[in-house]
Amino acid sequence: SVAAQTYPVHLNSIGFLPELKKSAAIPHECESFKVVNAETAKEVFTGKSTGPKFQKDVDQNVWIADFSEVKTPGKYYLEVPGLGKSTEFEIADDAFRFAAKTSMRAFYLWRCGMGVHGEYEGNVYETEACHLKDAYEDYIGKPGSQRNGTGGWHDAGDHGKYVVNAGVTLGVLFYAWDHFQVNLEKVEYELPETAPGYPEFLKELKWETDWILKMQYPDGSGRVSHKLTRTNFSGFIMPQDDHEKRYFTEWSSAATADFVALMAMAARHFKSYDAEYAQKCLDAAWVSYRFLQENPEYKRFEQGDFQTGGYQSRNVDDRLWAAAELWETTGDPECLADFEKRAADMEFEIDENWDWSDVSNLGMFTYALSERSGKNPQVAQTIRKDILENAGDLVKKAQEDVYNRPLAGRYYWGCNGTVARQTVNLQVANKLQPDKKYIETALDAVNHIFGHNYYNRSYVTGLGLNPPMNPHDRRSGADDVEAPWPGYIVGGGHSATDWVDEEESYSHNEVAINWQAALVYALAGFVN
Ligand code: 9MR
Ligand code: ZN
Repeated sequence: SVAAQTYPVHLNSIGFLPELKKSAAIPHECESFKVVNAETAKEVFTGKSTGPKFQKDVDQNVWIADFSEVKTPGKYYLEVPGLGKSTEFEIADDAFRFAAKTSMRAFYLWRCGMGVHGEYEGNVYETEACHLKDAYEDYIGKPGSQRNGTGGWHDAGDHGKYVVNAGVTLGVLFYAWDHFQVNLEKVEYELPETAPGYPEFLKELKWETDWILKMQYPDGSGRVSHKLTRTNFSGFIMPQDDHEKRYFTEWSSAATADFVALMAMAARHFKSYDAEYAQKCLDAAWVSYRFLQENPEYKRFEQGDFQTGGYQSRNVDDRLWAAAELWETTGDPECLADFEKRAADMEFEIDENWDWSDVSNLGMFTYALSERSGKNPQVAQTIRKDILENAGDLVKKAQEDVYNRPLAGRYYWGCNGTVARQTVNLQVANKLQPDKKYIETALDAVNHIFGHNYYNRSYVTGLGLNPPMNPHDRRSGADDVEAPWPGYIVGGGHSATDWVDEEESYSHNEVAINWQAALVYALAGFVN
């Protein structure tokens, strides 16, 4: 393979919106720069860079080029005298629309239990219907018995299905719809007709909801299996070639609480398209909520024979989220009191970095944005204040970082997903108290993901400059197409400089639904 071209100017290669901030990071001595129209070769702007600013974690002196003044739609590049050019980029109102489509279609391409077909940049990406025997009940006390657990999305680069991770994923996707429905409706997703009468975006969410419903024990108790997987990960095979037995596992209180939150959300969002299904979701939510009320202890998922993903979430945050969503859907005062008590126990804290293990933000945000009456005014005020403070911190962190990364110097497994997910904190703050700096910091997160970073590479397959070619993704590894399945964000580095685009390195380069949902949300804010 040919070594990818590198550029001295690091920027978001997808593009920029005419009216918002535009900047590039240049880790080389740079006094001034030009913006050149790529079609006419005409210089349209000359600017002085600022800097240098030294940052330890990347060990670089970085100069910043701000070209926000360039607003005319078109194709451009930056040129730094003596250094060279940047990659080409676009300034356009719809700069992010194609990325939004591709990243949402990635969910469709993850579907389990049906064949999928996608065409992208001249390649065909497809599976045959997989895992049609999902799943066995041996681990929930019925050796050899089988019941329907088909459908849903595979979790990640592996083919398992995990309720806790589906929780934060669907939570963030429902938020995308709540906050940006108008934007999301501008995109054509070209999905198969699996939910007649639903808007396209919600169609995809229903596919996962259908599966989650099947994870509730059929005995009416309300318990919810923690996951549905084999006992161990498969090798790099296509999903339809994965024939080893998969099991409904033992329940956990975190999975049960996430189930409540999701079913409450589904009931609310699907009601106007499908009242009967919405009622089914709501009934299921109540059964599991009552079970949790009667069983307040933490039931951790124990792996036992399993070596697939653990997702052993504490359950306080999940229970808080469940109470918030069930209240928002029904107005039930018991749920409201439950939420407010739990929020106080958690000291109304808003998390800056959050993921599957920490979903209290979803509860706090739902409550803060709710138009329902009955809130305790003091609780409401405290949560609102904490949300704004937290967003203010993110703004500061992004401004201080040479690559405007709002998570600044924190790196860990899946942190790219967190960078994308911080746009939820920022957009919620902006809803509570509109302020352009929240929006521009959310855009910083998007820019970072698409190339305004140490590597000057996109972290999303098939999109932007020099994207990952070797994600830890079984389909991408097992099919005959060289380019990976498109539209997927990879996990990222564990330090500022250790990310590797290598298939074996699952902790740096896997794809996963929770990170993907955050990417979809991040882009949704900027789709025109
Ligand atoms: O996203 C998960 C990350 O936060 C954990 O540190 C890591 C180790 O437990 O697991 C990650 O989730 C993986 C899951 O366990 C199995 N499917 C793939 C997920 C993404 O790597
Ligand atoms: Zn499958």
